[in-house]
Amino acid sequence: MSTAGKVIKCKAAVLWEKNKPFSIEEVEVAPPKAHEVRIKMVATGICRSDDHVVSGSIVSPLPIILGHEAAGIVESIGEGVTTVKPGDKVIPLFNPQCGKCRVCKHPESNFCLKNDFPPRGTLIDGTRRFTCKGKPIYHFLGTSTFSQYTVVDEISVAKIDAAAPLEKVCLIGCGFSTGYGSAVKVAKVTPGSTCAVFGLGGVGLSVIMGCKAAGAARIIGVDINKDKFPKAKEVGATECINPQDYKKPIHEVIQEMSDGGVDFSFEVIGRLDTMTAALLCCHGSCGTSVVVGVPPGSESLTVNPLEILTGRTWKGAIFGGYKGKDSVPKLVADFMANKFQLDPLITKVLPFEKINEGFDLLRTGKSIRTILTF
Ligand code: CND
Ligand code: ZN
Ligand code: ZN
Repeated sequence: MSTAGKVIKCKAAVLWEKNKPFSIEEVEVAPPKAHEVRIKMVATGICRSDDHVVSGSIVSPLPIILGHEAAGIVESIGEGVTTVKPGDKVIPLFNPQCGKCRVCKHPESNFCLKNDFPPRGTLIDGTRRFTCKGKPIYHFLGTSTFSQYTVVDEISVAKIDAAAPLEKVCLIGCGFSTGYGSAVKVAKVTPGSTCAVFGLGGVGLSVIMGCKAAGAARIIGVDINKDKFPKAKEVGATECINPQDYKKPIHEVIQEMSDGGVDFSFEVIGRLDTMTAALLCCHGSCGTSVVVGVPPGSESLTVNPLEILTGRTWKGAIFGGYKGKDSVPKLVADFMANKFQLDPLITKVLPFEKINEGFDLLRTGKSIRTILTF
């Protein structure tokens, strides 16, 4: 029996309050309106950005259904939808591509003006499709993938290869693409260069993969959890260091290791002190530093402009600089053609109902990516 046009009752993980566990609840998911798509979720990863909302580091309205790194199958479409149809395998895009705004038309930029970051928690028309116990529930980044069904705008979903394994390519929805693109597309890492990557989680390891693919000669991994080092080396780090092992500030240690500073540095943690260290560890006149981690929204950094005046480049990007609707299908095709691996990023697969266990593994530094399956 078709569910198209009807409200679907299903399970979702609702975050009612900051710093509390998720509750698995029965929610009602309204049918998609014009230019919207309802998706049956198959697999979703847990990214630190989801946890930033739980901790309050990303300020968002509550109650909310989080999740932004996933893959699923289109259940039904609203009026006027032309780019996907029921049965298509898709990846939701937390960074949309409307194709019409100034940013979408710019050849290099990708932070479409229809984005919902910082979160207001609705679809583009300003309304919501989830209800739980009679209460409307907020969306997260237009994706809300911690639910058996979700509704997204058509500009926030990409059709992918029908043969793609969804429990792996879900990582192309955030962690892999964000990291890999930050290296190959945003920093434009050059062959023979030296790179430093701060933070060796799922996104940081994907930065390392991108640096390696771009031909970097040296890739220095930086993390305070040395348990992350073997995996980092497996995916391409040539050496790994723990700032806690040194008396000197870590940027000085890296400058000494790299003839005055690395060519490219990446902050993939989301802290102000490591953003400063990453900036300073790249060479003062020919280095580039990329902010990938999401910092606490309410805080600012103080930097002496002389650090930039001498020729450093400091930049940042959402989703690795990729325009999602154009790039996600190509990244999936590249994965299918064995151009990169996703398996090293997947450390655990759990049923969706065990979402709190998955978050505990992330918080205690025991996982890279946990994939929740529906
Ligand atoms: P995850 O928590 O898995 O990795 C972070 C790593 O940093 C861990 O290995 C920690 O041990 C390490 N770490 C923590 N504190 C320090 C420190 N003081 N010094 C050195 N290392 C430290 O996170 P993730 O890989 O899922 O995400 C990383 C960041 O990327 C995070 O801030 C997330 O919100 C952000 C992000 C950005 C984007 C984007 O589009 N730019 C998309 N998704 C996630
Ligand atoms: Zn746009
Ligand atoms: Zn993410």
